[in-house]
Amino acid sequence: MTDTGKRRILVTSALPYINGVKHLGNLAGSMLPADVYARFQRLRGHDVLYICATDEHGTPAELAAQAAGVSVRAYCDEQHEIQKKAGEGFALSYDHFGRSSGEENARLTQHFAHVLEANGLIEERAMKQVYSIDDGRFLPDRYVEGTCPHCEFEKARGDQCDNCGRLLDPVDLIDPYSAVSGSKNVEVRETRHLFLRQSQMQDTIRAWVEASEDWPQLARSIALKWLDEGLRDRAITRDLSWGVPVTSPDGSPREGFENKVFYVWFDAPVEYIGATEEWSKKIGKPDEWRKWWRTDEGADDVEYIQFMGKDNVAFHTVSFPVTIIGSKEPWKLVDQLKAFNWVTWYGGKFSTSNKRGVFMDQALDLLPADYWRWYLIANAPEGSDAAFTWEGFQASINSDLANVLGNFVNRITKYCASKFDGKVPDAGQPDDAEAWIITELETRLPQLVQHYENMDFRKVAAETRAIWAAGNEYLTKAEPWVKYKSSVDDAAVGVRTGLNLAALFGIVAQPIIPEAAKMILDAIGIPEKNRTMNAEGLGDVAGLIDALPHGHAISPPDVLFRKIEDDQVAEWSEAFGGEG
Ligand code: B3M
Ligand code: ZN
Repeated sequence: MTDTGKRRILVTSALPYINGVKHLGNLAGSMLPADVYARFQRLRGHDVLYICATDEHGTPAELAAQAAGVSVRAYCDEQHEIQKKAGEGFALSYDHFGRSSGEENARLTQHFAHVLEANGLIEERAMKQVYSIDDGRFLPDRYVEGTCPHCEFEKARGDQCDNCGRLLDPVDLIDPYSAVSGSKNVEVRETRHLFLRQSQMQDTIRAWVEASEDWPQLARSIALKWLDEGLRDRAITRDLSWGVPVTSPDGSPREGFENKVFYVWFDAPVEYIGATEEWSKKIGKPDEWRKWWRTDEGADDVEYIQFMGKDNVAFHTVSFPVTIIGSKEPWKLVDQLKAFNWVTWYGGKFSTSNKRGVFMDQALDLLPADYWRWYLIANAPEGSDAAFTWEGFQASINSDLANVLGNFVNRITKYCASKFDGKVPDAGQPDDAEAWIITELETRLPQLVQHYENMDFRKVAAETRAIWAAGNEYLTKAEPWVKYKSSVDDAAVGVRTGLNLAALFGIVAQPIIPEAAKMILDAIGIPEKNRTMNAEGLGDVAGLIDALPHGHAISPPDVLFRKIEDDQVAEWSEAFGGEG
């Protein structure tokens, strides 16, 4: 933290694979909560840098390009734009959405490999790998399938068994076959690769994880489980052509590795740094990234928070830290990892081919981003997996957004327009109802901030909703429409307080539903500088509920949220899968 109390917060969300638009579960488990958190911390007045990128290397991209009949580069160019657009559609407020296939990442990845080797943490070894004779290629781990040696699951992938969760070595699979072609005509061949000697770092990594006591529970327990199983040395190169080339320290191709590249999981996390460098160039300050990543150049006061699905935790708590710590260079390490379970589709998997689930681009054709953002944050898969259901979605939108928030704002602004000439009324004195809402907000607002700081997203949404609900209860107590008949002045206090509450509700809604929040704040005419959620902005509650200048003109917003009708649910269940 700097003297001004301004924190410097670096936020990254796991880099989405380039192949194909992501589904709502992917969004909910990394990019969306990272965005909500970044937006909140910006509104707190902190210096936030939110970085993401497409993860473009690896076999999936290669195969998808082949299937589409285009070069991998052209395929990635196109897919990157599609994902970038989907991110914009969901109002993901990246400072930069980069590409792991960029030159920055290549240079950094090669640099890390060189220093790790100089530090004795990388060595060249001969290894056995599955070669598919019919496909004419070595099969990367996940493209060998077969029976799991631990649990006998018959469709285990070579890298990991989806049934028992164990990490696998593809040559250990029983009855292996090529997942590219289905061919069983495979054999184990010898090939040379670079190995990262993770085993050497076991104690160092454990000490670091154990010292990180304030990591959220899920990430911490996964990291410790991995350490308990013992860190194994891992091959960090592959027999492929698409990826970061393997070089010697002088930059020339490494002998014997001319047809190999780094393993995608070795270069992908480095892209957090690479994308920050891309951002740096974009803003015309080519060295700025160093202040976020080099602790000897200013990054020692950075708080670094990573968001990801639970399957990515090991790579972020163990593999990437081996790279960073093993380099013995002053790079910034992660401070907090927020990990998520899965969003399921009615308890099962999302699947394009089986028409199960909504993907990011489709979602925006159905409804505005805020609807999805709200539901996915309110039902974030934190304690366990969370099932998306159309029924749950409909209930949450109709109740939380349309009734609790939307109606409140519409009712009070319309009433002000019809009875008070659309101006914040001046008359009347606060009474019991106002005292009640002040007390209510004095407990709820600090709780909301605390839930954000703890990254408890379900609680964040629940508290936000509770604040909106308290506003409705306030109106029931204050009854300006009833009082109007006997005393216009008494009604005026209720309308004035109600308008201020509507503004406050828009302010606290901003991180989760930024577009609707903006409509509310624009309608009430709140200047940009007064839309913050900092201690000053939320602290003085009595001041908050009488903050709008008396006489200030407001206008009712357009309909904020439309209710989701039963026939829409029926139609969407038909198109994207639903009950049964
Ligand atoms: N692309 C995997 C995933 O999306 C991977 C994350 C990389 S983060 C450096 O699940
Ligand atoms: Zn298994």
